[in-house]
Amino acid sequence: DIKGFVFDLDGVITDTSVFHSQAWHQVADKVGAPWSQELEDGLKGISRMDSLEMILKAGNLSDKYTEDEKVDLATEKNTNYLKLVDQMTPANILPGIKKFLDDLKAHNYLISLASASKNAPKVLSKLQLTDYFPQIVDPQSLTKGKPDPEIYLKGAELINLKPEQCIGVEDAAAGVEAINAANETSIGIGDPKILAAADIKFNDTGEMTLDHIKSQMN
Ligand code: B16
Ligand code: MG
Repeated sequence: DIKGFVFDLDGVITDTSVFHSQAWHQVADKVGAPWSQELEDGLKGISRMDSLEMILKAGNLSDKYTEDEKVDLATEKNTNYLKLVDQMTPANILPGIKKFLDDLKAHNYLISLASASKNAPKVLSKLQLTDYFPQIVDPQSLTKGKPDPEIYLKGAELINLKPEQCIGVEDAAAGVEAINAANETSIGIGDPKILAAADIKFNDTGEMTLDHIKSQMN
């Protein structure tokens, strides 16, 4: 039986995936790396330094920068990103999410957060959703990022559940892969072609209700 939900943040709870893309696009333009929809989708769920590496690789620029210069570029991205986060309000919560979280609480499901973002607590606070997520996986404690299952295994552990008792919710292909590898039930929100591996798929957050989920579980 499902007893808990492990949530991704960017692209699931809130529209920050657009902000991440915008901030990375600026860095890509600066270093002269080509930007594409495929790169934008591939960056979702990927840690800050790994994202930078993907962008540089796309432009064959990996060897052009020292480690220190790479840290500077990633810091610049984060500064761009935080300027956008600073303007966030509860209006940036994606459709239906607040109600879904309330329904989960009303039905005593446990909730944790499995975001790769070091900015997650700040974003939750801007959205006034901090109280819904008493358990947050610390991305600094991870040895491997998504698509490795580690972050979703820790998300289940934090709420004292076995992975089989959890549903993981994602907008990124790398994240769905991580949930599946952790042996949790996966929900993928977004383009069903990109999220083909998800057990349950929704086009957008507004479609994600407990009834819809139950009707799609065998
Ligand atoms: P930060 P998620 C991920 O969050 C984002 O999807 C990804 O674009 C970002 O690079 C990563 O967090 C790290 O974020 O630079 O803020 O630490 O989708 O796992 O909630
Ligand atoms: Mg995401």
